[in-house]
Amino acid sequence: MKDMGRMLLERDPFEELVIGNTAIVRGMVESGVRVVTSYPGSPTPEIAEAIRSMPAAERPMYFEFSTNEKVATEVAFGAALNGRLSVVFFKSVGLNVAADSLVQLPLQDIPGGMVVILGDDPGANSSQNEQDNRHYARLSYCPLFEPASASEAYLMFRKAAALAQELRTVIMVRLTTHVCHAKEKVRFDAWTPAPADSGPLFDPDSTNYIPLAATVFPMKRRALERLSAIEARLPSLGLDALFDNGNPDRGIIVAGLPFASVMDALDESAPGARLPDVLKLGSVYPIDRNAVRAFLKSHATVKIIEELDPVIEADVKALAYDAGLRCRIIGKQDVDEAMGEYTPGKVGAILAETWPDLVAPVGKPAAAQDAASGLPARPPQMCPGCGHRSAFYAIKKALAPTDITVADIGCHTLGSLEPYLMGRVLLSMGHSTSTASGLSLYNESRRVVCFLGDSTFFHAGLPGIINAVYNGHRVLLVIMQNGTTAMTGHQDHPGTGRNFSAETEKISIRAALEGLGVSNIREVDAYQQATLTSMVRAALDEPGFKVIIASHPCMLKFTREARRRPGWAARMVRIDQDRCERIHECVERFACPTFQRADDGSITTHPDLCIGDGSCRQTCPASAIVPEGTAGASTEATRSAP
Ligand SMILES: Cc1ncc(C[n+]2csc(CCOP(=O)(O)OP(=O)(O)O)c2C)c(N)n1
Repeated sequence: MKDMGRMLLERDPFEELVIGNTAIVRGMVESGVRVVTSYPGSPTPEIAEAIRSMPAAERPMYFEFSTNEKVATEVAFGAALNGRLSVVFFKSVGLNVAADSLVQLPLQDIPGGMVVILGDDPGANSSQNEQDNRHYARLSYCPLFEPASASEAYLMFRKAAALAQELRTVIMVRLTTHVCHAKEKVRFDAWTPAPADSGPLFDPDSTNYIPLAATVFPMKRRALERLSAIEARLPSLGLDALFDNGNPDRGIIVAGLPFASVMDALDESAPGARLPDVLKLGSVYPIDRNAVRAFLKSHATVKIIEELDPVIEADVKALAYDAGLRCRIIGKQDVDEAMGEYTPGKVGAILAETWPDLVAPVGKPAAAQDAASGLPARPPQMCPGCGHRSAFYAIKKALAPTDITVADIGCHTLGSLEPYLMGRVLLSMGHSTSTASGLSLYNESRRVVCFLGDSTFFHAGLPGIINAVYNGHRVLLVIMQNGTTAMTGHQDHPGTGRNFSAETEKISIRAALEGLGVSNIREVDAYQQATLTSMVRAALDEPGFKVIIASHPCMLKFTREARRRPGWAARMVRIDQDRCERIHECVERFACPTFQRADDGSITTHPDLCIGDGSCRQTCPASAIVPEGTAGASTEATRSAP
C-alpha cells in the first residue's frame, strides 16, 4: 500500500482507493489551502491524520487542533482575512460551539476564502444527537454543498474552495459518517505547489468589517446577493446531476449519501419496473430552483429522499406552491423517516412504501431494517484498565443513594451505564459544572457531584467552573484527567505538553483552577481507590465549590505505546480459585470486561482483554485477584483456569 503522506503530495494525476476524509485532504493540497484548524470529533478526525501523514517539512499547510470549535473557526477566519485559503473542520455538534462566530462569516468579506467542513452524524453513531446542520446554512446565509462519496468529497471541496476564494466568502461542505469513512477509488488531478505566499492581505480600510447596528444591513445584503449569484452559477458548477430514465410519472430528488442508497434500492427494483428519474442535488443551499422547477414540471409525482429533517422538502414544496405546479410531492411520511441513517435497506423500505410496484415491500418498518442484523446488542464500555472505571467505582462508594451525579462528554460518559450509574444527565461538552450548579439550588439534602474530562476542561469546561466560583455554588467537580482527548482518538490538548506540531508548555489544570480562585482542590491517582473514596466523602461535607483531580493515563494509549517497546509484556492477573468466594464484586460492581463469569458462577480472566494494570486487585473482598507471571506464561495459565 502506498505511503499516504507521499500520495497526498504526488505531483502527477493518480487514482487511489481512499476514504472521504483522505480524499478531501488531497482536495486541500490541490486547492492551495494554507491553514487548517479543527477540534476533534467523529466522523472527521482522519482528516487530521491524513494531514499528519504528510512529512512536516513538505506539508503545504499549517494545521492546529484549537481548544474548541469556535476558536478553530476564528483562527481559520483570521488566516483567511489575511488572504490565506483556510479550512476549519469539526463534527456535527461542534457547529453549535462554533456558531456564535460562524453565523457572522457570510456577512464578512474574506479575501482568502474559507471552507467549513462539517462531519454530520445521522444515526448518532458517535454523537449525543443527530442534528441536521443544513439548517445552519439557511440560518447564516452560507452556501452548503453535500457530496455522496469520497470522489465527490474531493471534487466538491475543490469547487467550494475555488468559489470561496473567488467570491471572498465562506462555503460549507457537509460530510456524513459514511461519506467520511467509506472507501472509493478516486481520480486525483495533478498538483503544482503554489509559490510562496505574498504578504498580508487584510485591509480593514477597504470594506467594513465591524457589524454594528446599521452597518449590519449592507453586510447582510451582500450575503444575500452573493447567495443569489451562487444560485445563478449552479448549472455551470456541475454540482447537481440528473439521471434521466425517461419516466414522466415518477421522479426522486435526493442529496448526499442517500443518493447511493437510492441507486442500490433501484438496482433491486422489480423486474421490468420503470425506474424513476433521479435529480441529485449537490448544492443543498441554495438549491438550483430552475433545475428543481423543471424537474417538478416534467413529473407527475416526485418523492424526496433526504436523511434527517425535511430541509429540501420544505424548499421544494415552497417552490412548487409559488410556481403553481401540480406535481404531487411526497415528503416524509412518519417520524421514522426523520431518524437514522438512510442505508440501502432503509431507503428500499421507504421506496417500497411509496411505490410498492417498484421495490418489493420488505415487510419491516423502515427504522428497524438495518438494526436487525442478528448480532447481539453490545453496550459500549470502558477499556480494561481505564482509570475512569477505578474512579467511578471508588466515588460510588462515597455517595449516598440520594446524591446526584452529572455526566459530561468523553470516555467517562460510560460511567453513566450499569453498574456504576455515575452521571445521570448529559447535555454537551463542558455542561456538567453549570448543570450541577443549577441542581444544587434549593437543594439542601441532595449533594451534587459532576465529572469533566481534561480536554473538555479546556474546551468548554472553564466558563462553568468560573461561574461556580463566582456564584459560590455548592458542587463537587471531579476532573477525570487521563492526559489525552481519549474518546476521539488520543489527540493532544493544552494540558498534554504537545500541540499538533511540537512540544509546548503544559497548562496545568491545578494551576488554572488556582488562578481562577478555586481554593478547595485535591489530587489523587484514580487507581488509589480508598484515598479517592475518602476524599469524596470529605469534600462533600465541605461548603462551596470544590474540585478533585483524579488522574490516571489513558491505558489504551499507554498500552498501545508500551506494546511497541521491545521486551514489554503485560503482567496479567488471574483468579486464585482457592480464594475466590464468588462474591462477584469484580463482575457486578467493578465490571472490567476482563472478568468472565461461567454458568457455575466461577470467574476467570480473559487473556486477550487483561492488560495487567492491576487496578482490579483492590476491589476483591477475598483478595482472589492475583498477579500472573509474564504475558506468555499467564496466557496459558489463565486459559486453563477452571
Ligand atoms: C462540541 C463537541 N465537540 C467535539 C465532540 C467530540 N468529543 C466527544 S468526547 C470528546 C473528548 C473528550 O475528551 P476528554 O474530555 O479529555 O475526555 P476523555 O474522552 O479523554 O475521557 C470529544 C472531543 C463533542 N461531543 N462535542
